[in-house]
Amino acid sequence: MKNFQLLLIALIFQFSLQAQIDGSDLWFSESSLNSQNYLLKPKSVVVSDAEGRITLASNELLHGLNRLFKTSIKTKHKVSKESVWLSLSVNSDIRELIDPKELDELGSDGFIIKYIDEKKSVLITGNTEIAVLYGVFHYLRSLQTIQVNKDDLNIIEIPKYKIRILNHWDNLDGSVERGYAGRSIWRWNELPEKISPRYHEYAKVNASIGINGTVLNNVNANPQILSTEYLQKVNAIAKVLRPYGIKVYLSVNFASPAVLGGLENASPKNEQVKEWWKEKVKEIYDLIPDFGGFLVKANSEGQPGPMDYGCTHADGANLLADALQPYGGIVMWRAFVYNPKGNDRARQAYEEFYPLDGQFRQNVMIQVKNGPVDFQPREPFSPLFGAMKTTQLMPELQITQEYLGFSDHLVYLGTLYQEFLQSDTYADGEGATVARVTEGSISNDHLSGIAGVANIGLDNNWCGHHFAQANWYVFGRLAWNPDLDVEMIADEWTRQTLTQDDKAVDAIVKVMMNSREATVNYMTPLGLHHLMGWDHHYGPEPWCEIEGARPDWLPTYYHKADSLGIGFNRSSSGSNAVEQYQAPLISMFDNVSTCPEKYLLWFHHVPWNYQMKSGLTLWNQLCLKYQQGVDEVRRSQEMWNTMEPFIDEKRFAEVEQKIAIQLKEAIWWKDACLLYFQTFSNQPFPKGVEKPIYKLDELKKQKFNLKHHN
Ligand code: BDP
Repeated sequence: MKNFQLLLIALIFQFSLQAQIDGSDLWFSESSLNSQNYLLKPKSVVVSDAEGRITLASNELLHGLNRLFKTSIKTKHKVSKESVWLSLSVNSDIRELIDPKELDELGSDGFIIKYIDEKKSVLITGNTEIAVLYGVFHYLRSLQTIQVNKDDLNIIEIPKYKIRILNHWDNLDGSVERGYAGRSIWRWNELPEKISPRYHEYAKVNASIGINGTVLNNVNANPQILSTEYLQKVNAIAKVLRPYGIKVYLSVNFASPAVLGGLENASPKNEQVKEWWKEKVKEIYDLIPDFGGFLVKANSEGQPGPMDYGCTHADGANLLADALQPYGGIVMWRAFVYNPKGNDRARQAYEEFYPLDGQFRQNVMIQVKNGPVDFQPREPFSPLFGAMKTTQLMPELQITQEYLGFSDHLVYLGTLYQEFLQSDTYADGEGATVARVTEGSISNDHLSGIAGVANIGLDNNWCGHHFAQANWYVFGRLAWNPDLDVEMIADEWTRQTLTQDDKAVDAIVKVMMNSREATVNYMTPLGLHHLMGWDHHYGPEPWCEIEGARPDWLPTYYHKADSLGIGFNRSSSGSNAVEQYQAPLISMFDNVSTCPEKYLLWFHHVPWNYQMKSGLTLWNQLCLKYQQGVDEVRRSQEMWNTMEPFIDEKRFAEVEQKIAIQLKEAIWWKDACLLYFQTFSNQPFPKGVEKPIYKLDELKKQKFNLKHHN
């Protein structure tokens, strides 16, 4: 009987442990703790700070260490051997140990982690509480992901971008535009009275990867967000995020003075409008003294803007910038604009913004999507980067997988971000990568920032797909330092989130690293883009024609397949979008034989029988690319099937099911695109390409069911 009871207790314990692991802990998962690994096991945490300014950092450190080493160490105030010592740099002890010049260079967010031999302790220090907190998270991460040896512990970390910000496309009714992880985490109807525990968790996990700002609401902004009622709610969120160094920003609707304020118009020329913004901004700062500023989508996709009044983007941005300036607030003005009448959507942001270079106030940044069209699986970088020499540009990356299979497909975006950030713009000769021209090291502008459109929702695991968490993680790590190796980041994430088993980690990281290329291959290889259904952006609809829809929303506008070939001619004989790049990129992209094949059909309309570098014809190469995409997903499925011993039951099964969906849909993509393009190429599929399982007529009739994704 006793044995039976014990067995029952053990089973219940096991069950409750399993039940806990559902991905809700993100990269603080209980499943991947392995205290055997660590060479450095501190006996105490020492805090030299009588005023209690680094209490949050020391609590996080204690919590993290006790969790990792399964101990219950405590805080002391005097440095003793084998401790981790936290201190602000103003402390005179620190200034004796570390060169004050080095400390000055840390700025407000940088930190030092150093083994101090004479104290036999690890010191974590920085100029501010937040810097010490970042140092704590870095230290904990190192313990869990690399073999830390005290003797070579001498880390200096200074973030490259000053503003590292998430953009939530969350609506006030709780829905999330292009969100695939459930409803919005902001529960507006309960605020300001009720504070969801998720806000605290959100603050902590973001701080752990260095994020220091968040825009709470959708760029297609509801003017109500600026009402006094909503500002109280915003303030309640700001209070929770503040201790973790996260500032709150809002997307604003340019017509707010008219819609919310009842003015006749929202023109930048109208004195009453200027006054309205000043008053509104004052109201905000009276409530939230460290409010970050505004994000604006103007004169784009039906949103109001300064051009409605014969003014420019600069007039509009400066209107808001002037109101924010006295409080240190900033404007992030989006360059995502396009006009249905233009002949090439890829040219338009540049055409509207480049002539305005130099006209924006110092506290304005222009937020530019990574590619010239719209978050496609692959695009060349936007030519605005490197072109606007006296305006601070801020990259906008998409973390939510709007065009990459939503939260159903395993796609690690680290490789996409890296490809973009390391693209050479040649703005200042060779080596002027997007990262360098935006982080400010070339132009030395005082502002710099990078934004990621969040993939966060109320789902238990926050992101819909367990692996989508890695995209949030890698965005934060690259915002801190865009030169970090994304394979290392994938390794880090896997060890903290899924497993510590070396072989399993290697296998998982390999799949992650190949996953984006696989997706490009089964969706839009060789520079193809926007083949998705025009409204849902999910499955393949390269044939899509909708009466009354804007042509530049339809796939046929982008692929231009005909009996001669396929691709958008953006060369000098076509729309000449190539001219917006700097030399030598212009001629490299312009010439079909020097254009990198991954961008071939982005820049050229190429004959079906054109000979590719492999010696294959374009048609055969295209077919084999689609097949490679499918094969890679199959490989990832095989890999995952061997992971069962290393991953907890629930997450193993959930990822297994998602990969099964991904494989089915990779085949769907391949069949749909190849069968449709075959009606133009009139050629058979080459050897090595699997026989289609779908029929074109049936695919064309099938209406994609969006409900499946909510
Ligand atoms: C497109 C999205 C749309 C967004 C828009 C934007 O489809 O939902 O509102 O971008 O960035 O990718 O403003």
